[in-house]
Amino acid sequence: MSRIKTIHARQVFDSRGFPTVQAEVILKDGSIGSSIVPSGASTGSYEAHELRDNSKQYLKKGVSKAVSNINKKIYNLIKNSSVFEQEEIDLKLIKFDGTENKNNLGANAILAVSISIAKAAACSLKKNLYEYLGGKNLTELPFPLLNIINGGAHANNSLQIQEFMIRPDGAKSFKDCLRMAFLVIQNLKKELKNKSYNTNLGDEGGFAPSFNNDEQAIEFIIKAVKKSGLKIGKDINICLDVASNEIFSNGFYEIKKNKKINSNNLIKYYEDLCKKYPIVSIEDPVIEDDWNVWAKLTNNIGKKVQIVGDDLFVTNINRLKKGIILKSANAILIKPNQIGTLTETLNVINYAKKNNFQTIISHRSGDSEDTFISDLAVATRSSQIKTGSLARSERVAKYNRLLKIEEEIGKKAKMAKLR
Ligand code: 2PG
Ligand code: MG
Repeated sequence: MSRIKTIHARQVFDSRGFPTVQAEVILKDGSIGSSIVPSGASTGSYEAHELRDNSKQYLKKGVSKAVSNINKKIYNLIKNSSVFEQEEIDLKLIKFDGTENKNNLGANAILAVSISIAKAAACSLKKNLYEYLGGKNLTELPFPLLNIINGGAHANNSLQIQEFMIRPDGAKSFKDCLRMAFLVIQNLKKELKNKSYNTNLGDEGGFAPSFNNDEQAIEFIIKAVKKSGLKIGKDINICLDVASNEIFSNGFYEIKKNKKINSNNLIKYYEDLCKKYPIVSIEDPVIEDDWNVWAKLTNNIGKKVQIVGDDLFVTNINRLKKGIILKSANAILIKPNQIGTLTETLNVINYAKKNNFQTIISHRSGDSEDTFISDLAVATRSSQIKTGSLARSERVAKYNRLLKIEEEIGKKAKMAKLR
């Protein structure tokens, strides 16, 4: 009864209005699992392949090939399979695709099915998705990293750093995390208005003002935290995603507008910035191939600061293994669509945890109403989740899902342990 009866995929739209893939897996017992694949703007070059059409119809963004791969090839390959055999199905899809990067079927096609299978399985057992994925005795909620000022490739403004995030480290519950974030965001908005900055939102729901420089963004956040009656460096800490691939060219980083520096000076810049401000986490501080510079930075400030590999690791276990050997970071960002199956995603999370790496489950800048990553964060006992600001429904949906999960866990619910 838990066998796959039909699979239906269609082209839908993500939060940027770009086409993306939705899949529905329907079982013989009537259970349904459905999933929508997200899409990035600042993508790492080692990510699994996102299959898009080459036609003008949707300005080369259409996904009709990926949709048809699901409806025909993937369906023929896995029809009648039991959805409880997630790993076998995922391996079958990887093998059938036959390429390193899922070039043939498309990682977007494969992932949509892979996640839908897990959801259908949970539905068939009448279990919550997080319980189906993570078993019983789940009690930990992840700390949210809320991207409240957007720059880089996610906004049309002057900021070089892509994400200025807050993490409510002083909160005792997820509900309280969001209360603190709410206060800071509303006070930040007031402050921006007072100083005549615009309060338009970037792709991930954070404000996207045109400041003179990146430090001004940090100063505004600190002011907003204080105005909220909260303690900066205690209740609220600051996290950055530099997304440095985007500001690198010909051996230099343009970390400040019109000022290019080499990697040694870049390290110094981060060291100074972390001394000046309560920054507890920096993601992609260095480009995706400079493993040794990553290691140097981790060696210098990694005891105090979380150094997060996103484009560096692309949720790929082989790249993570290399990073662990070289001590290039101490945390990994997890984006299922960087690798393309649920099984590989779970494997990389387990491997990271075994090696004392923090795991941060993440959305993409182009996302949807799908809240899968919220369940994934709880199921894998990940210490953090990054899913934008407290604005725009595709971001808020993930936070709302976690509020519900916290309530369902009840009295035993507690915040995850941060290092
Ligand atoms: C990132 C992500 C999500 P994108 O760089 O971490 O915030 O952005 O999806 O554009 O890669
Ligand atoms: Mg990133």
